[in-house]
Amino acid sequence: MAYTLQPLGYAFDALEPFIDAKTMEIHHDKHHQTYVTNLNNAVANYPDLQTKSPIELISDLQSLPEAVQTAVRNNGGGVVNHNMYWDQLKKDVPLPTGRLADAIKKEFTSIDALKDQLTKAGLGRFGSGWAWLILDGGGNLAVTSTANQDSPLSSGHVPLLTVDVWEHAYYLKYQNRRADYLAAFWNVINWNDVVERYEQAIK
Ligand code: MN3
Repeated sequence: MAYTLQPLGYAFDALEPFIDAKTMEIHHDKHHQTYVTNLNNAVANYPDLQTKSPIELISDLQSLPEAVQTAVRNNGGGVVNHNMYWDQLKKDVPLPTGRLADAIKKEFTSIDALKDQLTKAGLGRFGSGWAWLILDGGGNLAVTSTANQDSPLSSGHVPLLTVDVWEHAYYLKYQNRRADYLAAFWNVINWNDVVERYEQAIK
């Protein structure tokens, strides 16, 4: 098997009460594992693809054999997006300062305004998908959303912050109340990870 499930790195209940332990367990051990399994299945007959990381695969979908493009897009995206999401969840991390904070103020006027835009993007994504803060091709911050497991990497953008708005990310605790989940999400953003991604991206 080319790809394995990235460990969560913290306890299932570490994000309580904002994201509950049962949701984290099923989301990581079942949903995320399924993307890993299906990505392995997709590249099973392509040894050359197995040497590439999931990030490399989804960053250049057009270069892949047509027979596996959709499967890699969906499942490679599922792997990469969830790896990022888990890394970005942590309680009690202070809001960013420094260059990322300056860039957020410049683009959105304030972190609160960014929160509003990201929440709108998450609520506005019909069906399943993700909301994002990205560094776009022109080097500017922007808020966007994608359907299914699509990644901004496939469009040449650098994802900095993401929130999973598939129902499986929140349904056990919040049922149909995606807005409540998005409000709670703001309490568990690991801004240190977001800052690191930004600093890497602008190097
Ligand atoms: Mn998910």
